[in-house]
Amino acid sequence: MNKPKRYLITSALPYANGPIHIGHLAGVYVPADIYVRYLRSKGEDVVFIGGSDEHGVPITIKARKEGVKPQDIVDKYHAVIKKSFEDFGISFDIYSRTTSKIHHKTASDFFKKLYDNGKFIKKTSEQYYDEEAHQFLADRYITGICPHCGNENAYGDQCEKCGSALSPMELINPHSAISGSMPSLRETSHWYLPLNEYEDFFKEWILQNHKDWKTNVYGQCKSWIDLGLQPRAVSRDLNWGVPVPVEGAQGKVLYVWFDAPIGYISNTIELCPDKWEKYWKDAETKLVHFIGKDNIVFHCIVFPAMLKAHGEYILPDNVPANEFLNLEGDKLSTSRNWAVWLHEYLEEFKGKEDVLRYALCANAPETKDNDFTWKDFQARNNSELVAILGNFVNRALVLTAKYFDNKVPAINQTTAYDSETLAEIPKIKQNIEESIEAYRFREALKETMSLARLGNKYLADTEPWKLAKTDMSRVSTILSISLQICANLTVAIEPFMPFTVQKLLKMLNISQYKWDSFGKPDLLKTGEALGKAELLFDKIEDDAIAKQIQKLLDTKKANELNSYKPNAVKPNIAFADFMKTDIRAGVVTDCKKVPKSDKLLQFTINDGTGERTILSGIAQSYPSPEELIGTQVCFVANFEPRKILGMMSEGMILSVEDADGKSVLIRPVREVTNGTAIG
Ligand code: B3M
Ligand code: ZN
Repeated sequence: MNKPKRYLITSALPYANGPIHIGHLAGVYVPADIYVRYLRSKGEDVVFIGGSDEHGVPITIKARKEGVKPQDIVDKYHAVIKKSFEDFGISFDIYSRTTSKIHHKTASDFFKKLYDNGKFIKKTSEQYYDEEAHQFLADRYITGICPHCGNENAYGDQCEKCGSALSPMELINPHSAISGSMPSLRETSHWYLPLNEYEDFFKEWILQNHKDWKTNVYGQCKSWIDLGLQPRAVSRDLNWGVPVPVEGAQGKVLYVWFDAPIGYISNTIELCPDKWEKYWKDAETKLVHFIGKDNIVFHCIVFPAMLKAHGEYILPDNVPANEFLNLEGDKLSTSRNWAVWLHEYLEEFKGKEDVLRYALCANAPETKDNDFTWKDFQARNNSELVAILGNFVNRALVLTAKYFDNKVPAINQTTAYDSETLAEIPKIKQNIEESIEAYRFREALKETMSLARLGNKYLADTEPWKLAKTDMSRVSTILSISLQICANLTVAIEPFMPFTVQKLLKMLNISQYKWDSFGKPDLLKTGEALGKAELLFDKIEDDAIAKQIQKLLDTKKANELNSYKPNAVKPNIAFADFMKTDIRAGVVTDCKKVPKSDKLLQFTINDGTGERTILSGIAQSYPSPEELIGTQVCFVANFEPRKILGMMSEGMILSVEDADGKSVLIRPVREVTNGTAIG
């Protein structure tokens, strides 16, 4: 498009059913924030829209599990998520929520307009119904046996064991996750958006006119379109969401993926009730959606089809979706607690918000899935932020304090090398611009750091500390040029490191310059006093990193313990193999809950020779662990000792599961001598 008059930037609305982690920041919010800060620095008219997605089945499931209302869940996590974003400087112009009145009205009106204009088709189909709970069951509420791998706990939309996508009808022996009863099939009607009718439009709009989109985004769209688009239901039988505003639609709400993207519109209305239409309805607005790869189809196909069906809205100019970030080689997972949670990070790395922003951007999964490792995080901090950026700024300021009474010295005669160095700045500026505008933020950050590298090299080459004895005029020029590079850095790094820039501005005693000042050699006035030099970054020591790695190892072990499935049938083994297992009986001398874990019990067992500690993941089945003291149990005595949550566990306590999935300890029917081996 031609140069836009204004920008409307949205970032995916996270589900308010849990806190957010580094994957969210790296994939969506850090890139969006960099882009927006850059546009603001350029003086563009831009609004940055965020908010929580507070509808959908997972939220109702979580509420049911915790015995609270869905509203309680979203109130809690909306606040937690909002705070994390604020803490990390994600500079939304608004962060609202889809349970707001404005959103309910906007989404409802949107549906009504499409409905009135005949844009939906109504279809009746059979769906599972829970006769005891008196409600239709969303796919996630139905569990059964996976027809592909036999997993007994597959969901109606997916088997998490073999990864197959399922429909509830494919499950063998389906039952309701609400009441446990066998569901019946009942007829229900829903409204569908006939995406198939938009196929030609998408072929032209995306496949022909948006070859500029990132290859991962374009590729996904192409394969969807090539497969043929199908009508998509836009309503659900559920009592949590925006009610379908149509006569006779009691008990039905808008499907969460219908209402959530309308949240972008609602939040813009809430932000600027008088001007919002300019952002959404004027062809000179550039609309960009920042999202993760699992949301591509909704933002490139479903939402644009909705906007087009409505008729008054503009369509996204770009959807620069990222791939996924992994953590130490494994997929980030909320349920397995395999994540670096933002609120926890800040407890352990206080004041290092920008270090994480930097490490995540430098390693962003822009073209493929990428891995976050604590070692890389440490290296980015120590050998880039500390050794290059921090070191350069510190040297320039400390030397100025030493030789020029902490005032900006004059540029006297310049050499060819000085001019070449200064001439690099506008080139770097241009490279950063090109990269940001093409949504290549890693590259942009690298370019930004090349400005600090330039300064570092300049100081190393000119060695003003040596010249101080002989040529103060030259020292003056060198330090002045170095300080001007520092001042240029404040413009360059602001989109990436908004906290660090505040420190640097204070040290240079200036206020923030806009982007158009970037490249100039005279941002600091000769003779002006500087602030006090402080370290921009400090080194992260090995033990802080080791602590984080240990935490993840503990999580891994706890997960292994939790995922152990005792009921699986195992192949035959030789007697000799069985004899390798040293199973013994011993009396429980102490038993208590492990703090911060709702699964683990800490047993102290008299094993005949002394006492040993064994951790066992059966806390849910034994809510009063002290009652086990004095009873005998059986345990694997030669199970390799392992550290779990910082404690050594020496053995494994034997138990079976009853029909309700509760663990039942195994013990000799008559007391035996502690330490007696079983066999
Ligand atoms: N809440 C899914 C997600 O958090 C969904 C995004 C909505 S964007 C309109 O990945
Ligand atoms: Zn399966």
